[in-house]
Amino acid sequence: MHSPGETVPFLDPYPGRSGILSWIFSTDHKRIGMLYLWCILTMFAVGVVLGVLMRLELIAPGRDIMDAQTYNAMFTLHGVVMIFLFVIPGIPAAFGNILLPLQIGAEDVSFPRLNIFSWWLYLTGACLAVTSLFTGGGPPDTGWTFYVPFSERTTTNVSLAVVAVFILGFSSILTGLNFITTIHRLRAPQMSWGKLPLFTWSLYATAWIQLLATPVLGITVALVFIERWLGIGLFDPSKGGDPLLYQHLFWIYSHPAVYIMIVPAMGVVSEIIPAFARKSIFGYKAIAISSLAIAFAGSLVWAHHMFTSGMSDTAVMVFSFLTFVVAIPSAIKVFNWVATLYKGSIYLEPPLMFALGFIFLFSAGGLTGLVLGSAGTDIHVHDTYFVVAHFHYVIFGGTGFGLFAAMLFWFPKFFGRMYDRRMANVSWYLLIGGFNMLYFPMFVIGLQGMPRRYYDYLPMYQTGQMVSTIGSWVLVAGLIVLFYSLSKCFYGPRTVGNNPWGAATLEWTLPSPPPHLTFLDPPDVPRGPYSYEGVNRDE
Ligand code: HEM
Ligand SMILES: [Cu+2]
Repeated sequence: MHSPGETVPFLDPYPGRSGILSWIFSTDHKRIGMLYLWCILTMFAVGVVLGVLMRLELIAPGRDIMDAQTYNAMFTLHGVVMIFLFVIPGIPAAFGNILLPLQIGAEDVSFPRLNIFSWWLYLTGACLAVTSLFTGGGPPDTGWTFYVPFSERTTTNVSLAVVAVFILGFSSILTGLNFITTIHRLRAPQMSWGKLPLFTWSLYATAWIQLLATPVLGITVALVFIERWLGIGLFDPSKGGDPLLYQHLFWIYSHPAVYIMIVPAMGVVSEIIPAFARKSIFGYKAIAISSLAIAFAGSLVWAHHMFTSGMSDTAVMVFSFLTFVVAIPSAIKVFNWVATLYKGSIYLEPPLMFALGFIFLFSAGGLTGLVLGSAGTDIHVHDTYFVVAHFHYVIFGGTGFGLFAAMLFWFPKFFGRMYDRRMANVSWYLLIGGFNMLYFPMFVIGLQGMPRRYYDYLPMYQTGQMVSTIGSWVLVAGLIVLFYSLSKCFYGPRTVGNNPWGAATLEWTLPSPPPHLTFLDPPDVPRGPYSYEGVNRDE
């Protein structure tokens, strides 16, 4: 006997339950993940539009399309949207939700109702962040970092924006809590820790950062709110407070947060590389442990954002040294991916192309991070476009490309349709070309001294700025082609088999799309996640 939920694809109405309510109140991890996916892609589009408008303003010196104050609001909102609404929830909340239970052979996450509650919190936070644009004293102009004393004094709508961030933080904490519990308690009996797919391992490491570091951010933004309304003076020297305290609190969360962004993307790459090289991953244990090592060591390096803020020389040296230490587990992963590809039988399909793009762009971002991590050089390039280039390479080139790779890899699983692969490959060339044209000049003008967060510049930076703006158009063209290649296939029927890529983790044993109810009985797990013997492509 089967219940209908075991055969009806989760995208289709469950017998007797249909309509929008069956989505927004669903407790099914797959539907919740889908809700996140749509929201996150929408926020990404908003962030891209803001970014492109900023680039337009910067195409020539002087005022082009907006005034200075509008530009301040633009980079603040661009930063807040991209960080808190796109990259932090991106891979864990959307792909993690859908895939985590499937990869470990569980029926759902441990707390399905808490899971949909997290999505509601995300939606509330997103709506408040957007509302802060149009209400109060105008859109916030502090930058996404909300540094005091400015954030306490500006008359713009910082209060509402920090409330939004506070609520988004809870969404993240609850998702982390859910994932940790699920991985500990709900693995199929034969799914030992050593058989856990590396994407699940990366979600596990990430979930601990979400759970332990996010409360610090919550407290920090709550204090900004309290300061704005009550003026206690915690961060105000004239009342005995200390503005540096704010920076410490902010970065104690926000540095680990960059690992919330990047570690899941590394997990995605660790799934894709072996599947398309048809070869067991090189150094499974080293990759799994390096995720935990990054999560741990990455929590100890926050003050590298404050080399110019005032710290003892000893502290500067310690934080600089620890920053270099974090590079080791990241380099271990890059080495293992490359070693996995070596002598593999490689299928150059779109997911692999994007995973390779990740490795290249992330390495460029990571290596320039070392320039910023050593105090001597950081003082030269602090708050210049060098930093803007560095973090776009890491978060956009890394997490963004990781998310695109995840989309191209699991899209046929989620929707039962195959996208236009040739067109996706074309988008890759546009994206990689546009990306480097957009951000590489920023390294150069940054080294020459162009400060970040300025709407105007000296004529000497004109060429670099213009190339960068033209690059942003190529990049957007790439995005359009990518999303067109994905959406085009929705007209056709669902024809994809269980395992179009011949991958060996558990989600590929299910139909595409998976049914409403999966793994009611825990599945057998006879082999490891990367042993491809007897696993065939089933397009
Ligand atoms: C088409 C894509 C994008 C374009 C054209 C773009 C462009 C820009 C520009 C012009 C700035 C302001 C530089 C300054 O004046 O200091 C900026 C800042 C920033 N961007 Fe992007 N960006 C894009 C995508 C992204 C993505 C995908 C992320 C994150 C995932 C991101 C995160 C940030 C952050 C955090 C800031 C700093 C905001 C601040 O200074 O407070 N951007 N971006
Ligand atoms: Cu940092």
